[in-house]
Amino acid sequence: MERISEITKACSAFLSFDSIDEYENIPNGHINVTDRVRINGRDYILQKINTTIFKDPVGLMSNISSVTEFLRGRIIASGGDPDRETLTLVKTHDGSFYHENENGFYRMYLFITDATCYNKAEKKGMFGESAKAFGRFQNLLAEFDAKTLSETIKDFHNTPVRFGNFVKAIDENKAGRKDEVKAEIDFFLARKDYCPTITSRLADGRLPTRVTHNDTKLNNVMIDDASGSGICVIDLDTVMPGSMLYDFGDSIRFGASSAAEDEKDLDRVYCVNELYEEYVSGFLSEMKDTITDEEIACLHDGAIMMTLECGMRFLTDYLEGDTYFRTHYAGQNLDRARTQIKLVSDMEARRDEFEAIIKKYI
Ligand code: GN1
Ligand code: MG
Repeated sequence: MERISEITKACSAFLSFDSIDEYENIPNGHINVTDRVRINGRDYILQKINTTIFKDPVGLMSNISSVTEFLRGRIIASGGDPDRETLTLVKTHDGSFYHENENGFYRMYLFITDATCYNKAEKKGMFGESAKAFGRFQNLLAEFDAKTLSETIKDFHNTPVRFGNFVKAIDENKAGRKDEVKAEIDFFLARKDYCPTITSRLADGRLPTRVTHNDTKLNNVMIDDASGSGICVIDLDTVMPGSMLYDFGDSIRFGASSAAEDEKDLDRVYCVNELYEEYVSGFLSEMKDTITDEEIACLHDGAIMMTLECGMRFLTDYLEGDTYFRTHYAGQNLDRARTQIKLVSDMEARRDEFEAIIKKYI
């Protein structure tokens, strides 16, 4: 089916119109398909959910509608603008938050105008602004009842479980690629004992469980074009109970890297200390009243763990034949795994330097 016909059909479940003015694919995410569509002179976001990955899309949409409703209430109470500071779902003609037809499972949001998502911090201060936005997001959700959230992807940041899946992928060797990536495999296998560092502390209560975002890439915050501040946290598919360290760590993994997630020249890949410091400063300025001593002590491990885990997931997917993360060329998942390995090595070797940065802000 032609894309425009597919998009028109999905949109007509939500809105009444004669024809779509324009549409543009937004290629940032690795999982769902996202388009900006202009209808009756107004912009919307249409997303087709990857239901192979999100196996309970109805539960997922119920999480998102309750989280965005809760945020809306908090934002109004504090005098903010809910239409710009949180996502707003558009309902279908029959009052539902999603539409399913023979082409897929769709949702629609109002498009937030005069704000931009970045894959790289283009200006000094931008990464720190994203830190404040993610910190605020977590604070706003501090009183949200975690029990009402369904787990949209089981064991999402359970690194030991991810390690188990990785070992299984090596054993099964589905895509026949195992022998060509021996060095990369060994890198992760050597870190088996490190994998439970966060999960074991969550399990015995040394670390608190909070409602977290769990996918805090820089491109999941919209930066206001006029003020440069992080105005709205997006991509709420993995909002679930988790650790603050996951959100800190995943931000560092992506945003403090000197290069793109799939950079081939590994000499260009390292963790930028100025960016790390910007993030620590912004995040702790928001979290200072709630962060515990144990969380502070493990903050740098959060950065290492999220990078290690993500690298292991990329390599797992490469071994399984690229069935999870969308790829744009052959070998992209291996390139992604290699950048994560380089970043983990760098963050391990420079632990003292990064922990000294954290100390400056507590
Ligand atoms: C995926 O789709 P996107 O880019 O927001 C993935 C994250 C990974 C990230 C790696 C549901 O996020 O966990 O960290 O790719 N999301 C899911 O770039 O698996
Ligand atoms: Mg995303």
